[in-house]
Amino acid sequence: MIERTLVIVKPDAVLRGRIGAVIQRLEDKGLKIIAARFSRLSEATAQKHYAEHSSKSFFSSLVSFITASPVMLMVVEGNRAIESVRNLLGKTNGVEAASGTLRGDFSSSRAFNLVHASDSAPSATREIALFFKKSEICEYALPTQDFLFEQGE
Ligand code: FUP
Repeated sequence: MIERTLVIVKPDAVLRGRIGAVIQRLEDKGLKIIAARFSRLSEATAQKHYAEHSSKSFFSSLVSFITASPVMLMVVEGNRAIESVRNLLGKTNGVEAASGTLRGDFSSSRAFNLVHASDSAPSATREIALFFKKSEICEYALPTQDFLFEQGE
């Protein structure tokens, strides 16, 4: 089942020089980047993105953190991409995330956990639309795609 998901390489990863490590893991998995932009989020956009957390005590620090530097925004496509990318990330808290996951390997924090990825199909649809116009999504075929997963999987 081909899905699209939104990935944000957060300021801790950008400032620690780990954008490449994140992209490498996505590519290693056979996922396809179909849109990308490097930009600093406005406070208003960050608040919209994290709207579900607006009543939480950590909301303002979350918004400050995600707006602290530019971030790498990407739309990633692939077989069950939403679950697949979440598995690459690992648990929210880097201390608890399994080794081998991005957070498990690069983060020792709950707040500074390198990467955001949509957690469900409705979230993916909403988040992709928040950051990308339809015209910014690039449809193309990977030459390897017949060997990444079976038709109908
Ligand atoms: P995740 O889906 O794994 O990114 O995590 P959540 O949606 O639960 O939380 C969103 C972000 O808020 C996480 F990336 C980390 C941050 N957070 C805190 O900073 N403090 C908390 O107590 C919980 C989450």
